[in-house]
Amino acid sequence: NFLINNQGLESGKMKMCNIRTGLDKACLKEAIIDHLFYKQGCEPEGASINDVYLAVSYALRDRLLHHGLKTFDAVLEDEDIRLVSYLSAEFLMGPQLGANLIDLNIFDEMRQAVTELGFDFKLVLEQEEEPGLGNGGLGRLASCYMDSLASLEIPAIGYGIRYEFGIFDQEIKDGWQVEITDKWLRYGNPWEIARPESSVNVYFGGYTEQYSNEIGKVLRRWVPSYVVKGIPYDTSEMGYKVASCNFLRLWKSEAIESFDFSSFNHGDYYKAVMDKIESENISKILYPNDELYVGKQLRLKQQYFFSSCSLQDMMRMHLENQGKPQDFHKKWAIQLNDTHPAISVAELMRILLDECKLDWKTAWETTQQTFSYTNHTLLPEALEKWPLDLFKALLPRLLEIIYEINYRFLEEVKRRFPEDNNILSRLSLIEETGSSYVRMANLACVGSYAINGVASLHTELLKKNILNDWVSMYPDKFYNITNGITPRRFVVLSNPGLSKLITKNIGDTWPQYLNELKKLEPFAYDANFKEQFRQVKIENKRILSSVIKDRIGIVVNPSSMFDVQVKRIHEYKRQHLNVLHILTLYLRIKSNPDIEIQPRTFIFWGKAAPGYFMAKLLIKLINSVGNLVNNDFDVRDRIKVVFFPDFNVKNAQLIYPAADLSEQISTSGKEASGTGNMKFALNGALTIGTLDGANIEIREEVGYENFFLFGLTASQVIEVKQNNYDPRFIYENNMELNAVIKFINSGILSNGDRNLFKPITDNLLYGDPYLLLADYPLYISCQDIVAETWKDKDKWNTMAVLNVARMGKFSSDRSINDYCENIWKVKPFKLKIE
Ligand code: B1N
Repeated sequence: NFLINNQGLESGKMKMCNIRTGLDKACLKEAIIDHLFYKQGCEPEGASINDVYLAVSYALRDRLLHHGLKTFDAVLEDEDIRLVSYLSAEFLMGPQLGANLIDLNIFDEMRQAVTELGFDFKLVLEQEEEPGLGNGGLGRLASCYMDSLASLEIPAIGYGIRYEFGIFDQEIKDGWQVEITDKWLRYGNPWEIARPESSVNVYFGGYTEQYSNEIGKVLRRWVPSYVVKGIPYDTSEMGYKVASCNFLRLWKSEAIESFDFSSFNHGDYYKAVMDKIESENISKILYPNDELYVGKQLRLKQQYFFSSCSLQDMMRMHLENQGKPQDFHKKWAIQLNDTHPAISVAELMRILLDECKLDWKTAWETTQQTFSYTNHTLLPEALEKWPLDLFKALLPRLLEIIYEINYRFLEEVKRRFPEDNNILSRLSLIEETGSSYVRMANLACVGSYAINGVASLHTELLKKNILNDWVSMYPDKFYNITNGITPRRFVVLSNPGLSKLITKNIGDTWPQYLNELKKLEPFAYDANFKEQFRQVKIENKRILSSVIKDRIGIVVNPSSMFDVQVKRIHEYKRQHLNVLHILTLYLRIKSNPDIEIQPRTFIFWGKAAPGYFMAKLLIKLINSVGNLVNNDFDVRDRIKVVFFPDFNVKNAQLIYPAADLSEQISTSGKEASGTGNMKFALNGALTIGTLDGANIEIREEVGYENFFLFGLTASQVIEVKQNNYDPRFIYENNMELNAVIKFINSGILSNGDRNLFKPITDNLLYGDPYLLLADYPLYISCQDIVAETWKDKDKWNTMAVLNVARMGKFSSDRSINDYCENIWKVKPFKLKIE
């Protein structure tokens, strides 16, 4: 047995309960009662639902801790083990309780224990306030990868920031998005353990100077002007049905006791206190812009803060276990999740040079063998580059090191491309186009031994376009590792009906070996299986329908097609293309109220960056269309439009299992991968999508005939744009489109205000950067095919089962195995606990 339990007791003796480790129902009950009393200060009779949630979570945390402590005792000492360190500014963990119960394989035991104590287990699960420490796909990917690392028994630590306020909660008022601060810590977080004894100092500001060491060697050093303390908070990351357990270490910033030497010396008490507040601000809040770079000083502070804390922490562990500084890369493989932690390249150099006193060459070799870098976007507006002045004022020593890296690197470039001055300026770590900037992607590329994109097309486009010069320089550094998702959270936990059905037919090892789903293929033609499959889906749709009714008061029909688009609101993701389709159907009904329309419920869910005007206006448009369509007598409930507020992991788990149609309709070449697309298909939704990101690979896997494809390809998109694309021409020649656009501006959607949505329609008619109009006719005819197919429920279900059966590739275990074999070169460590 892989878990700590009460085995070893002689048979015949009464089984005793270990209150900290026991896994059966009786032990769990005792543990809960114990925590209610000693942690929450109450008896079961007087406990609130939050008390129970906390007691249950503490009971579970006790059980995880044994695994975690044992794992790290073993792996840190063993010099042959290389650990993975996943550096990410975002981890979108989602609720912990359910997922941990699944990992420990005691979901049912705990449910019974809680129920027998007289509490509603569902309410206990719902009580958890999820840590929303990420914006979307990038943050959720980091958490899926933590799950897979643990499940594959790869020793790893995730490093990030413990934001006091995560991604804002979204409310809808009068159709508009309103942002509410996310106070996720307000009722306590039972999963984390603070480790103040492992705090580190991080320095900022000041200047650098030259000095001579004991033997007269001239060196440089940093004289910073202030210091901030980083305190680590650890959360266990248990693997699925294995003994080993990793953890996530998130840093909180605090002021140190005597915080600003110079202000104090000059008696400027006010400034000193302000600086203290500023130190604590570093980990206050997550920036809510995904894929939009905003050059805010505080963001650079966050990036340096968590990079420096994490590197100091890793170096401390390495040295404590008798490692040599120059062997750092043998102990740690550090993955940079996008450029957000790219400053780590310079910070590791600083530690090796200034603190460990290595020479440049050795330090650089160590650094270059430590890092690998994942790029997540092709959007130019997401590229991080820091104004030189800002950078210099905050991190003067790091800038100096970056200059030196750059100088040596450009010498190498000159040797390789002696005739080409342009390549020199493109590869430079410093941009000098008028104002000067530090280019973080270039720093990540030069400092890493491996660079990867997150889906085949994305990697190809990276190599062809934004990283093309880097391919000329370092062709062997490039890899593609297509993203994946964890089937534990996104099927076993969130879709218990489907999980049971699968297990009943092919056994219970598929969550670990997702390719085993292939065995379901024959069942795609088995009437009995398909009927059960249909019932699971309809039940999931009923559950979602009742949540929709409770939260926003709209009644939807569970037997209508659930056509779902959930993701951040962004012009390139084209939620407005979806709206154009809805209005097309609406106008078809209006001109012929008896027309045959397959009943559909359009569901949208997603947040807009608070400063992104067009995205917020899109939310208003969706809600306005909903208002009109849902209340129009002619429509007679054949179409419904729902904008569900506050997309987060908890809500996501409700929606993927209930979807029939998954909308993946970004402009080709814009979505790096997408991961929602995988969650839908794995739960048996069919996809309508463009040839973009991972859609391409999903279609390859599930079969072309089981995927609704439309739209221009990435190269056609470029071509159309180069050939004087004229959206107005399409507008003038497509009757349905013409009517829809006019309708949006008629004022009917906006209390007579004909200007409200003009920014959207003008953008489409004059420019249309995301080619909605070019793709509109293709999208509409594809949607018509979707509706035709839906009529034949038997065929639809066969296609859906085949989707589930063929999605094995998209387990994050496959992605992590790719990273382990090709990039990190690390192996599992199988912990045994007797
Ligand atoms: O990363 C996901 C991909 O599946 C998505 O296609 C991609 O859009 C997403 C700055 C980002 N790329 N870049 C970001 C997030 C926050 C931020 O501050 C950029 N997110 C993605 C996983 O690979």
